[in-house]
Amino acid sequence: MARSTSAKAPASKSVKTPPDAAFDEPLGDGGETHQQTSDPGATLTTQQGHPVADDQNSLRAGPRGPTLLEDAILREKIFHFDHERIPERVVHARGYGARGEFRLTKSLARYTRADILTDTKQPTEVFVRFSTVVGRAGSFDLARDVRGFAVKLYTRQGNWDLVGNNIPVFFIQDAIKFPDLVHAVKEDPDRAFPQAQSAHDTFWDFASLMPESWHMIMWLMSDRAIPRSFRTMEGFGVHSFRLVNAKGESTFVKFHWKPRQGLQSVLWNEAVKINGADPDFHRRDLWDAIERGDFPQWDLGVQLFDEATAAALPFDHLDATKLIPEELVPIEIVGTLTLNRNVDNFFAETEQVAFCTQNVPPGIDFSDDPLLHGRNFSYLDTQLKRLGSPNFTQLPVNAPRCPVMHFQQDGHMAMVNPTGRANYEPNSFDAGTPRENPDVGFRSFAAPVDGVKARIRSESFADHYSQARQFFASQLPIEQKHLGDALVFELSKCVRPDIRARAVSHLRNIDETLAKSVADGLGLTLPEPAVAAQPTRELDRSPALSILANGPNGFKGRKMGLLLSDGAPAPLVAALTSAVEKAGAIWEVVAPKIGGVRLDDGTMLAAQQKIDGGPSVLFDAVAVLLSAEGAQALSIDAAAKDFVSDAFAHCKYIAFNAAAAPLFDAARLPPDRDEAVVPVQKEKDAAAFVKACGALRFWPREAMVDYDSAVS
Ligand code: HDE
Repeated sequence: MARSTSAKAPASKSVKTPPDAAFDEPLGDGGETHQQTSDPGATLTTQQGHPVADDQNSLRAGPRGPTLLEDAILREKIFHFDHERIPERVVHARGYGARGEFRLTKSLARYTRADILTDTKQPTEVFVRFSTVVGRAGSFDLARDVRGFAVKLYTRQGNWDLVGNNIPVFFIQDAIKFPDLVHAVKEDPDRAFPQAQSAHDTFWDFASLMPESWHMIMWLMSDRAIPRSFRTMEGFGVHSFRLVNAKGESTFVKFHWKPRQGLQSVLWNEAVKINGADPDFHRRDLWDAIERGDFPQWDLGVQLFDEATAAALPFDHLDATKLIPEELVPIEIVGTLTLNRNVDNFFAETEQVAFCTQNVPPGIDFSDDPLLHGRNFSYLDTQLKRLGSPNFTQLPVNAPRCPVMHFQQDGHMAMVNPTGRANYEPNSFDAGTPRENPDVGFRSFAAPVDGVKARIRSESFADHYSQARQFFASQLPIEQKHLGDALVFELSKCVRPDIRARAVSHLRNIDETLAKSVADGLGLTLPEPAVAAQPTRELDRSPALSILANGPNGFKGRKMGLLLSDGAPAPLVAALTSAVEKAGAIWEVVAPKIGGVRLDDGTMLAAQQKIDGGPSVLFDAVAVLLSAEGAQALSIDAAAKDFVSDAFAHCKYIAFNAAAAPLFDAARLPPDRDEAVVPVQKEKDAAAFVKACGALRFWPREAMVDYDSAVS
């Protein structure tokens, strides 16, 4: 008898798993445990199903006597609680997941036999987990950090895990350095801080001793590392992979996810404050968008190139510290990912989802990127540690949606157990299946391999600075400024001056002006340039690398904060909220009391935030509509003043009615404000204001509100 391990498998050869079955159907035959129920007569039970009579008091000898060991109900409850946690991920511990689907719009049949990249008819179910890398699971969302962008595609030929980041390059070239990198960036082992940040000596010590990390460091210091939302960041597969077609021919490929929401980041000063105001800023944003039906979408782009193109590139594409500029190898859009469903249970799905880079269906294969090879080992290993059993593939979030048939068996928590007698291959019971199938099965690309066995790094990996320079040169001036500011901030947190100086010595190989301004920002004498394995080359600028050059230019999907007081003008509030909604955006009322405000026409409007808990950093633009009394009362309120002055300092678009002006004076906004501080008197002003908000920030203001700009 053949053995099938699909969920709820009878002793048949192949079991079709209906879409979503793995999520929605209980496993095993018992199934109905642990469910919340709307049945008013339902009785609480133990795990063993025993009805519970009293869930308030443990069993004790007399009302004030000792608790009895005999109390199985107490023991079971506490024991289970004690075991609730599993080890958090060693990196990317803090993450947030959602479900959705992928639709292919353009077949890549010429290049691959992977069903998911050739079948434009059927959508494929997906699970995506976004994450920060460094912080622990309980840290905050707006750390300056790389974001994980891990996608599990449940293809009809098995799971494809595209485990990417929001930055297209990596810190190191060889997996053997990964534990060192992670140890350096995570909290110091003696004091267990600082948490969730790279702004400390050990990270910069390591980075300044590893020239290959400096391209990635430029990305990390850019605003890419403080995204506005998971919805407004790109995703990258980073490594070169291979597509392999039915004839066994291979084409190299790099995968990109392009957000339809456009790219957007926050400012560092804003990030610092968001972390206090709402540590869950990104996860709340994603959850809310999906709940309200504003499903985020990303286009899948591929860069396809053959061996000859690869050989002609001015760097080695197998080196994960390098990218291939879109201007050199264009990106073709071939499909769309839509996130349309929040998880039902965070632990079951987001925590237990197990991505493994080794998971690729037939038709997709690996390049010889040494970092990728290290990852292919690491991910399976880490899931065994984290989830405790090789049967983690049976967990609903990890279970393939296609038939799964093999002779692997038993182990901890084996939930899906085959029936039948033969558990080996070949066998002659029944049809003797499942058997291997060279026609449909996975075949590795027959790449010729040659070389001496040695611990060696290719010379073609030796240019550490040219792409770092290219990245910097491709940023708009305001982005370059932010990058320089970030370096000054981070290095100012280093206690050892020699580490600061060593870091700046690398900048001298990247951009002399940047090096000088960072040295100046640190109050440091410019050090000698770091010794470079290869001189920096001048590469063409790549406009695709700028966030601002690729911004959304629209307010869709964004959030307006309306600071209102009692007596605020009802017609203006109505005009503004309706213009926001027309733009496909959302709004929240921030008020002195969470009970809401009574507008000047007597209507009550509910508030979503009390001023103290709803600072302007939570919004993309703000409007301040007050009565004269309201403005006067709020003019002494620190939170209300911060609301206005932060919105101004963060270059946001601000609307206000005439009565609100005293609050602006109290917040010490300069009297000659700029065109993005917009008086709204009439209803038609509201629509014009929301349209202007599409620019998202008024950057010329930054020079007025920033010390570093003012002195430079
Ligand atoms: Fe990871 N990485 N990584 N990584 N990585 C993990 O796997 C590792 C690398 C990435 O949401 C771990 O399940 C090594 C690059 C994401 O569950 C672990 C190396 C890229 C996630 C691991 C790298 C990534 C991880 C920890 C160098 C971008 C979160 C927990 C050779 C392309 C996945 C886990 C999720 C997670 C190892 C480098 C992305 C330990 C050894 C490059 C998005 O297996």
